Amino acid sequence: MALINVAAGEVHCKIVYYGPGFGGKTSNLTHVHSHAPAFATGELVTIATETERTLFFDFLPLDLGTVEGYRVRFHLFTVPGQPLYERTRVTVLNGADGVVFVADSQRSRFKATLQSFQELSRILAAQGKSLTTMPLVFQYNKRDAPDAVPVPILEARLNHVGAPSFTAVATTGVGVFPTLRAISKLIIGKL
Ligand SMILES: Nc1nc2c(ncn2[C@@H]2O[C@H](COP(=O)(O)OP(=O)(O)OP(=O)(O)O)[C@@H](O)[C@H]2O)c(=O)[nH]1
Ligand SMILES: [Mg+2]
Repeated sequence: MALINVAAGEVHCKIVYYGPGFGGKTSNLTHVHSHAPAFATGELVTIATETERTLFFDFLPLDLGTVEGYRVRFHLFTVPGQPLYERTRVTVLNGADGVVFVADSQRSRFKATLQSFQELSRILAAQGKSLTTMPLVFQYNKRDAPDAVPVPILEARLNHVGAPSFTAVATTGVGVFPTLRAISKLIIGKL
């Protein structure tokens, strides 16, 4: 649940970018960091291997200005997508106020995307949460892939809860801010 510091007049919300390995989660944060106004973002912290795979998590603080007299700060995290790091994903998901599920549209990654989504549901359930109540946004990334799975199929297989969804090419920034705006709105609406 969001951390509300009444004395400081601040609300801190945690957004977790979740999805299969190599799907574009870190690319989302990189784009936000380089294109959001400088006053609104802090340092992007990424902990990666020499081959750019996220090893533990990425972290980016983002200042959204003031809502109802409170300064709203979002803490954007990514999980490491490689199957090996499930325990790290459990840790990073803990205390999330909202989740962006970054699906990899490439046909060759369809199975990995479905498995990642099942894992997300399972981990949230174990933490006493559910995708029907947790603010959730889908991002269908890598739409530039020549073999991209059609969006209606991704919708049918993943988005059972009717969550907002966006197509994206995270490397060029397409869809990155619409996704972020949607999850922010859902979280603030819930607060
Ligand atoms: N063509 C294309 N490449 C992309 C897109 N998004 C990300 N990539 C590339 O895919 C690779 C993986 O992207 P990352 O953002 O590191 O993926 P990740 O989900 O953080 O991966 P892990 O940290 O291993 O879980 C990188 O080489 C990116 O440049 C996209 O929309 N289109
Ligand atoms: Mg990453």
